[in-house]
Parts: sequence; structure tokens; C-alpha cells
Amino acid sequence: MKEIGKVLRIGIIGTGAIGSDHARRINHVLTGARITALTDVHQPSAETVRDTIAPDARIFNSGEELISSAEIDAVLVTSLGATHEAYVLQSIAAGKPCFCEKPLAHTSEGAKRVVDAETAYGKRLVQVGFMRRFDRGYIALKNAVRHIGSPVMIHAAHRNQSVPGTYTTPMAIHETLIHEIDVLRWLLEDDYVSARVVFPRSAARSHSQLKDPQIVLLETANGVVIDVEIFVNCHYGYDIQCEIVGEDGVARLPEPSAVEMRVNGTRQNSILTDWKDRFVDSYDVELQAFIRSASSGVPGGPSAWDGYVAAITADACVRAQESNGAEVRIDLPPRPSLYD
Ligand code: NAI
Ligand code: ISE
Repeated sequence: MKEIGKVLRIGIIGTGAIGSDHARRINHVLTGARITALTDVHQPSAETVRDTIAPDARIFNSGEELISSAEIDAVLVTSLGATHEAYVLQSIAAGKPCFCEKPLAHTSEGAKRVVDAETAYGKRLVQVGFMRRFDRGYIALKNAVRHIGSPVMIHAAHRNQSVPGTYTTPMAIHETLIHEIDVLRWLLEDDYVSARVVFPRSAARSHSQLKDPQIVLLETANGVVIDVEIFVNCHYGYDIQCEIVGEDGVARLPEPSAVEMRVNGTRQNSILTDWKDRFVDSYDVELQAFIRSASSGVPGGPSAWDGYVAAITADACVRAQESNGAEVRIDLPPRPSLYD
């Protein structure tokens, strides 16, 4: 573990959209860390990040070599979701702090292997990239909950302007809904007990592998019923909505600030189109928190346990997608004391 006050040397595995954006913020926005290693199965992508953002970084031939290198103190896993588990397990085996983008693993069995490995190691090393917990708006919403009486319902929406043609119906859960799965249980301090999925007619931009939109209904142990609309080809923008209905009032997630224009007989605000812009500050804060905790040895942020609970819930939601509207139960195992 790096001593406090020294610059944390970070290696990034996966230099695509979010890996390169995180590299930019580590080297140019945040303090206390520097990118010293990069790898990607598509090597030109790592070279571009080195040439444009991280001139001190050495390019490694594989994630395995990068993790075991003495030239790095901490690991950022930003490769595709199905590859995360193996890299996180290796980071734990090497005793190196690891920031893993969501999802922690592609299956709940995989996420359990991470929790088991970290528990056996006996100390938290993993932070999962659930950046909404660091978002100013969600933090304000969490603080507002105590003013509206006991929550009874949540209405939420996660709309992407568009997704690539390779995006499929289960990805709407593992890649997209996973953010709501985590942030809503964090807001409520409650866990899920069941899931159902309802499909309206598919919109025109759907295809044979993608039914879009869909509505996921979650129920919590305290009896809160949550509906989340996922609409990944909504066309008009990137739009994240969340309204908590309590016994005495309602609290809504603030909209991102935007200039209001009055022109040509209309009143209008622009809507963001890209997740990178919508949560730009939250990514900064979550990674600064990771740098701080990795440097000081004090664990923080969303844990491997949170990643595991999200994976169990996501698996249940995918089963619910295939169950013609039937309810699927969600059973969580006991939480190891490491995560108290
Ligand atoms: P991307 O496709 O732009 O980049 C992924 C990169 O990983 C590619 O350069 C690819 O060549 C590389 N790669 C694939 N397999 C690899 C392996 N085995 N070892 C090393 N490199 C490998 O994808 P994107 O959008 O950057 O997503 C990456 C991860 O970050 C995903 O898990 C995604 O869910 C997550 N993500 C999280 C966001 C958030 O809001 N927290 C936003 C966008 C992505
Ligand atoms: C993407 O991977 C993200 O994590 C974004 O935050 C989310 O809005 C999008 O749906 C995912 O594909």
C-alpha cells in the first residue's frame, strides 16, 4: 500500500470510452495519483491514451502482467463487463486496491467469488464504480428523504439517447438498470425481495435482440414498490429521473442545470445527450475518493458486497424478463462482517 502523501501509481485495464475518460481525470483533474501503466486487448487504444493523456505510462501486453507489476500501486478495471471478475480477483490476490467499473461481475456467482476472495484476504480492497452515490443530486435526494415521511413508492426512469446495435435485452439490466439497482437501495437503506418486468410494445428502434422500452418493478423488504422505466433508444436525450413518494410528501432528483431560453414564442432548456456529461462531477468525486482510500489504506465507496447484491438483483431481473410478467424472488445471503 502506498504511503500517504506519495503519488499513487495507477494502472488501467481497458482504455475505451470510460477508461480513457478516467485516465484524463486522474492525470488532469484529480490530485494524488498518476497513470503509470495501461493495457487493452486492442493495443492501439492504449497507445492513443498514452500519447494523448498519460505520457509516463508503460503499455503492458496483458492485464495480468500489469496487475503484478511493481510499477503500480492500484488497479482500475475499465474493460468490458464480462472480463472484470478475473482482473479484480487477481488484484485482490496481489493485495492491490482495485477500482472496478460496474458491473463487478457478469453473474452473481462471479461477484460472490470476489466477495469470498476479499473476505478471505481480510481487508477491503475493491471499490465498484457506482458513481451515482457521489452525485450531488442523489446526495441531496437522500438527505430529503427524512422530510417526506416513510417512503412508499419510487418512480424512476433511465433513458439513453441511443445504444449500439449489439446491445441486447439483458444488457438493459446488467449495463443500465444496475445503476438504479444500486442507488435506490442506497437511497432507501433497504434491500430488494422481488422483481417483475413488464414490456410495453417495442418502439421502432428496437430489434430482434432488444425489446425496448421495459419497466422493472422491484419490491423492497420494507414494502416499498419501485418502478423503473428503461428506454435505451429514447432518441431525445440522456435523461435520468427519480421521484420518491413518502407518506407526507414527494422528493425529486434535481435536473442538471441548464440555461432557460425564451425565444420564438417558446420557453426551452437543452437536455444532455451523453452519460459522460450528466455524471461528470460524480466520476471525479468517486475516483478522488478511491485515490484517497487507496493511498491511506482506509476503505470506502461502494463495496464488493454492494456489487454482489446488485448482481444477485440483476440476475433476478433477467429471469423476470423471461417470465412473462411473473414475480421472481430475490434472496440475499448473510452479509460478511467485513462489510458492516
Ligand atoms: P468500451 O467498449 O468503450 O471500452 C472497453 C475497452 O476494453 C475496449 O477498448 C476493449 O478493447 C477493452 N477490452 C475488452 N476486453 C478486454 C480485456 N479482456 N482486457 C483488456 N481490455 C479489454 O466500453 P466502455 O463504455 O468504456 O465500458 C467499459 C466498462 O465500463 C463496462 O463494464 C461498462 O459497463 C462500464 N461503464 C460504466 C459507466 C458508468 O456510468 N459508471 C459508463 C460507461 C461504461
Ligand atoms: C453505460 O455503460 C453506463 O454505465 C451509463 O451510465 C448508462 O446510462 C448506460 O445505459 C450504460 O450503457
